[in-house]
Amino acid sequence: MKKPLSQSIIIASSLMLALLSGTLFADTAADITVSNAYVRATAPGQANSVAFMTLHNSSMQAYSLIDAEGQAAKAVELHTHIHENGMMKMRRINKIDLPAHGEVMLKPGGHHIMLIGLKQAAKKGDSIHLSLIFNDGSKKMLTVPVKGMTMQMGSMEHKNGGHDMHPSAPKKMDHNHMH
Ligand SMILES: [Cu+2]
Repeated sequence: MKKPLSQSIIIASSLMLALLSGTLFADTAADITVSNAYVRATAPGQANSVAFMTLHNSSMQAYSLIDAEGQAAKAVELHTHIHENGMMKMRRINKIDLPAHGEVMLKPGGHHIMLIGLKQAAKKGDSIHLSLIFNDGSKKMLTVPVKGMTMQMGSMEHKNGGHDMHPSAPKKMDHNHMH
């Protein structure tokens, strides 16, 4: 049904007001920079994985990340870890606050984006498309590389001068000298 003109004008002007009362036509996604994003490679038989990243809010306004989505998995959820009765558990959360001029790290043991039911294994060298959805409805599309950071036996591959996600991780061991 076609809306009467007057009603359309009211809708249009309230939309304008909504935009004006927020940031001046800026959309959140443009104010958020994402760095160090990666998806953890899955171990054989593992259907779930996680995405980590650093979100930097360069604006004077606080925002929040309210959801994430992607075709790579059946469900994509925002999660955090909580300590409960001495155990670390994951919980779904409905937002991650991004303070003005602030930085929030999604990292192991903390907030993360959970990928549930991956349609195919996440292999090192692949990339996964994810969209971040902010509280104003704006979206940021990401192409996130898969990195092999699972605790596999033996060495973890670390390039020299790379990230320092695991500063205390053991260096590759020289098995010839082990008895
Ligand atoms: Cu989780």
